[in-house]
Amino acid sequence: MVQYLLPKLSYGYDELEPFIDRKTMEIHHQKHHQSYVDGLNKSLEEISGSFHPQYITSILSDLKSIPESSREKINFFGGGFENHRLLWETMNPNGGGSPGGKLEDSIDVYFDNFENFKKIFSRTSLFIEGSGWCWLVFNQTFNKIEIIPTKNQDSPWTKNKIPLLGLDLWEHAYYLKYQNKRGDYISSWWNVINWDYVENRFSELMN
Ligand code: MN3
Repeated sequence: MVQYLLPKLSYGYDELEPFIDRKTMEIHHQKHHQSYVDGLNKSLEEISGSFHPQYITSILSDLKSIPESSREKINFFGGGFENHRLLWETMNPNGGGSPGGKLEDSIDVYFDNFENFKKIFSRTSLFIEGSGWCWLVFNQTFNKIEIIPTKNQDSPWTKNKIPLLGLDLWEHAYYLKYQNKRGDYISSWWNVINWDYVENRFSELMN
């Protein structure tokens, strides 16, 4: 049985200031992400014996293989675990700018240019109702990149899509600093994106 752990951050809680504040980072990582880690371990424990030790992204890609009584919990906690793991990796104190490389080429193909991509991604993020995420994903079926919204902690892996970059639009991700101004949070987030990480992730898929 795989035991999931809360991943360590490669930067301090205050290092994404002023865009993402220290208190939000601390609570988001130590409390919210920890609760998804604990929920995932507990849900997997409940079905041990009837389950194989695959990594969570494989499990999410094949939720049908999970006993029906646990499926919803694994979707929620597993998605929550993996979505946040990726979120921390895709942010960096020296972030911002644009991706460059193969990813930017692909953005130019599917969204005309980076500025237009930003506009569409921001608008999609702004109009998500309730809690959810906005994603840049790789669609393996059609071999292209796409922007998709997901509800609650649903992971793109459950839709057969590989997440490259995700923005957390739960209020816990921004409310302390931005309150109801979700648009301001979205515009700030572009300044901390770790495009090197996102571009590498994409380039590896292309190889
Ligand atoms: Mn969150």
